[in-house]
Formats: sequence, structure tokens, C-alpha cells
Amino acid sequence: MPVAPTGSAPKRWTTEALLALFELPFADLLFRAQEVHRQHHKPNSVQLSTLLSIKTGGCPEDCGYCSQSARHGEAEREALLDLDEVIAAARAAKEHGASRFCMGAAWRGPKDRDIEGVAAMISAVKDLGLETCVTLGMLKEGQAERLKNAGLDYYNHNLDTAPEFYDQVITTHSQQDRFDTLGKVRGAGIKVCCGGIVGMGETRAARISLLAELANMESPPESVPINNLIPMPGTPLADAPPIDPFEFVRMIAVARICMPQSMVRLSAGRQEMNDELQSLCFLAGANSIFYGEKLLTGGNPEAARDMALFERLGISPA
Ligand code: SAM
Ligand code: DTB
Ligand code: SF4
Repeated sequence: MPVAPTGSAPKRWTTEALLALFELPFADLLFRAQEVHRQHHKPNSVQLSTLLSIKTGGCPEDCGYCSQSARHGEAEREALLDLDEVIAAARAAKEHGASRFCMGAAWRGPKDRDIEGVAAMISAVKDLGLETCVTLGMLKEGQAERLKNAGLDYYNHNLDTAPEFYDQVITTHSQQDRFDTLGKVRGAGIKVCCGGIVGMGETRAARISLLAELANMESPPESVPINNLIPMPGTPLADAPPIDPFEFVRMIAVARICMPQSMVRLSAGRQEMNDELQSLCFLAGANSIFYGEKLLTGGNPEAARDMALFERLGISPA
């Protein structure tokens, strides 16, 4: 049974190989994931990023999961935050122990004048001694370079789901548009944060297809967020059937095995998970989280709850 990259293109992961991993007995899969994890990462360390929505709601896109789409979202629409508010939030994140500060904007993509405002935020956050990440939607020529020059470390832009499932979730842009922006980000020398969402009613085959796309990129993303859908009221996916928790852990484990060097980020949906499920995700190779009470519009565990869990598990925040 093929459970590793095969054949003439040694770095490529076939869907068959990924399926074979998914089908392993749970304990065998977690054992494999732990082996890979320990070869490439500190076994008991989890990286902390804090998120801030710098521009909320009113997005023209129709992503079926998103509370910020003007088409169906119920998120309160807000203008771009002031630089002072961003600096205050970043300072607080640093005081609480985050090492990276991620700023998200509900845009299809930024205008050049938006880029100038965000560039000032990036520089100010960087000056506080934090790593910087932004997620602003699709980029036009030259914009990635401008962000890089301002001190940007990571750009988050998710493939979100399998190519064959994409147009059932999003119709206002294509997955190829996402790849185009990822190419611009790589071209500017910015590190890539790229993953997806599960729990949208997709099949296991679709989850595998998403992982194959990520793992087979010329350089896999440095950071791979695996989001568990937070069902947002009013969105087309508000009533999507929740994913089986063990299938979610398998998704993390297979991501760990097929992208050994990447940070695997246990992302949205942690607030709805108990401590035991999160612990299984760490055991399966997740080694970064979003830290702080809020994601963009959705909830996240209290910082104190995360610190108490780390203490019980002997995990060091990084
Ligand atoms: N507008 C930008 C974009 O689409 O890239 C940036 C913000 S967008 C909210 C960032 C990512 O958050 C999405 O690509 C999706 O993976 C994730 N996300 C959004 N809503 C979510 C939800 N309800 N549950 C889980 N993940 C979600
Ligand atoms: C990512 O993959 N997950 C984060 C971050 N990148 C920007 C966002 C999760 C959003 C969850 C829903 C919300 O807060 O509105
Ligand atoms: Fe807009 Fe991003 Fe939400 Fe899609 S995911 S509706 S692009 S904010």
C-alpha cells in the first residue's frame, strides 16, 4: 500500500497515497504523524499567532462560509481601522505571548491606496518585534513587493477546498485566481500561509484533493491552516453537517505527514472543540494556533484556557 511519495517524481503525493494514510488504523496514523513531526519539529512546542480584523464585512465575494460577504454575511460592516488601534492590539498580543500578528481584511483584493495603509500597519507591528502576516484577498502586480518592503513575513491566502468542490462554495473567483496571487506572494519573497476549511459537507476525497494540491506545490506553504467550519448564521453553510472529530484529527495527521516541514495550524473552530480533541490534534502534528478571544468575526478560546491546556500537556508556547 503506497503511503509515501512514489515513483519518478519523488516529491509528489498521489491521491492514492494520501487515501492510504487516511485509511490507516487511527493509532497507526497518529504514530506515523508523530514520527514525521519529531523528525522536523520540536515535539512539545506550539506557535501562537493573534488575529485582528482590520477591515470587517461588506466583502463583494460570495464565499459560502463567510460572515463577511455582503451577499449573505451578518458581520457588522466597519471601515479600515486606525493605525493606533492596530498598534494597541499588537502590543497586547505580544504581552500575552503571541509571536506573530495577523491582520485580515474583507476585500476581494486591496486597492493601491489600501496597500499604503496596510504597509504602515505592517511596519509598526514589525517594530514591536512581532512577525507579521496579512490576508487581504487577491493581489495585483507590484502589491506583494510593496508589502514585502514594509516588512511582511507571511501572506495568508487559502485554497480553501478541493478544485472540484470550489464552485459549490465560491462563484465570484476561481481557485486559479488564488494560485495567481500565491505566485505573486512567492515571487516577492514572502512566506506563504495557505490551507483550507473542512466541515463544509465535502467528501474525504475532496479533503484529500485539497491536501494533494497543497503538498504538491513547488514549495509547500510554510504554514498550513486547517480550519474547521464555524457555521455562521445567514450563510449558505450555516447548517452544514459537522465533520466527525476523528476525521478532523486524521486531516491534521495527513497534512503533517505530506508536508513535513510546514507548520500545521489548528485554526478556526477550536472554541467548539474540547481539550481532549485539541490534544489529539497536537499529537497528530498541529503545531500552531490562533491565540486570543477573537478570530476575525468568530470566537476563539480565552487565552487563559489555552495556557491552562498547554500547562497540563507540557507544551511550550512559541
Ligand atoms: N478576504 C480574504 C480572503 O478571502 O483571503 C481574507 C479573509 S478570509 C476570512 C480568510 C480565511 O478564513 C478564508 O480563506 C477561510 O479559509 C477562513 N474562514 C472564513 N470564514 C470561516 C468560517 N466561518 N469558518 C472557518 N474558516 C473560515
Ligand atoms: C485562516 O486560515 N483562518 C483565519 C485566518 N486564516 C485569517 C480566519 C478564520 C476565520 C474564522 C471565521 C471568522 O472569524 O469570521
Ligand atoms: Fe470576502 Fe474573504 Fe470572506 Fe470570501 S472569505 S467573502 S473574500 S472576506
